[in-house]
Amino acid sequence: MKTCVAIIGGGPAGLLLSQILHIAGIDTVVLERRSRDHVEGRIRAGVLENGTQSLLRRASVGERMDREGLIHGGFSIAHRGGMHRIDLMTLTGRNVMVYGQTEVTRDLYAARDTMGGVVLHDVEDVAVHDLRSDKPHITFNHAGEAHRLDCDFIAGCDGFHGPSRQSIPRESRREFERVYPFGWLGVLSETAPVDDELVYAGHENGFALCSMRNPRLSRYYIQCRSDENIADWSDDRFWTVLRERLPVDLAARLETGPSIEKSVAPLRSYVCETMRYGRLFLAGDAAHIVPPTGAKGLNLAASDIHYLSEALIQWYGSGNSSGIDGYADRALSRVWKTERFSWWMTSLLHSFPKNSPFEQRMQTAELDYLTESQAAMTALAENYVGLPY
Ligand code: RFL
Ligand code: PHB
Repeated sequence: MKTCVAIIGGGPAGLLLSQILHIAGIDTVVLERRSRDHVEGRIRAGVLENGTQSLLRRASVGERMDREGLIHGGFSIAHRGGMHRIDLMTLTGRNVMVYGQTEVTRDLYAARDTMGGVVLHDVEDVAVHDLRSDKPHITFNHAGEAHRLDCDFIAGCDGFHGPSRQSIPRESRREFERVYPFGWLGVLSETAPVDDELVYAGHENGFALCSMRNPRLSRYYIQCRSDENIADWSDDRFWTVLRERLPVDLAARLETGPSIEKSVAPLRSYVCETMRYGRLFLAGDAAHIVPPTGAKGLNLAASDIHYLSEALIQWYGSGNSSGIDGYADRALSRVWKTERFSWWMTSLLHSFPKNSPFEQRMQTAELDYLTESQAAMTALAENYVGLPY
């Protein structure tokens, strides 16, 4: 088998890259370890930055998003019993869109189908070879047979646990990591969202987030222990804890019902330097992880794909390698700024078990400052809607 760009991983990063390159006339093959049903069913991110929305439109997958996505011109921070609105539109002139990662992935698969894109599911034992040559290749098993895929470039879009990053020799990469001493317990329920916009609540018992997917589908999270056993969390227990972390007025409006999905996610910040090794390029969660507090994981995967697709299109169009040579530095510059924002928002709103009384007062003072200062709110809003590409 032969292609121009072999893409490992059929999550949003890999599918988006395949879609953009296909539109530019560049052949790709996507190799995905899981079944299509599995990939399409995963419940993950919910908020799209302005830049991600534009990129999806340019990739011809924006139609349903524009029809069904909810434009949000602001969100609220709940703190000390009050609600403080961050008016994104007034502060930055830009908005965000609430449209689930599940929907983005479905739209990308539908577009790949329509355009005849090659996506192989249930592939096993993917391994990359000859990364430092002009002709790298991949070996893998599919439907009981061994295969070899020859290509010009390999895009490692295989998430945090995929093999791409691990194939860069230890001495050629540097890893930076912070694991937070808590996780998020998330619930999806067929109830009306408690508010029109998202609410991020800082509370001494722990953080809570009220989000949504559509007017009849709510997504709520509460800070929990990272080793939390999901079996210990009945729906009633979840709703009780959520309610006590929200301002009284908001809690009184909370519509509860059976959960249709419940899961625990650990919180981690992680960056791999470099994002390029020979003809292998990492993108999305394969290269970095952010805690979900700023809703940046999916958006960061999209901005990587913007830089990578631009670089590859330039190379195939003119043979100019400046884009691919500069990819890692360009992407990492935005990655680090977004890591900083996600770390800051996580530090601001969560209850840290080991924080001293002094550190607790610092956190409260920062939240007070944020909700009183136009300058501080603007800095938050500018990062939340997404830094420019
Ligand atoms: P993905 O979505 O993990 O896709 C990677 C794909 O690679 C496949 N793969 C392999 N394929 C072939 N061979 C192998 N050996 C392979 N190993 C892995 C996987 O099956 C998968 O299909 O990474 P991508 O495309 O970079 O996209 C990134 C986003 O998915 C991610 O940043 C966000 O979903 C992060 N994230 C969240 N972000 C938010 O902004 N808000 C959220 O609420 C939010 N919730 C979450 C999340 C991530 C979670 N994970 C990773 C456990 C909740 C969870 C549970
Ligand atoms: C979500 O709706 O899943 C969501 C929204 C905002 C976040 C994280 C997750 O910051």
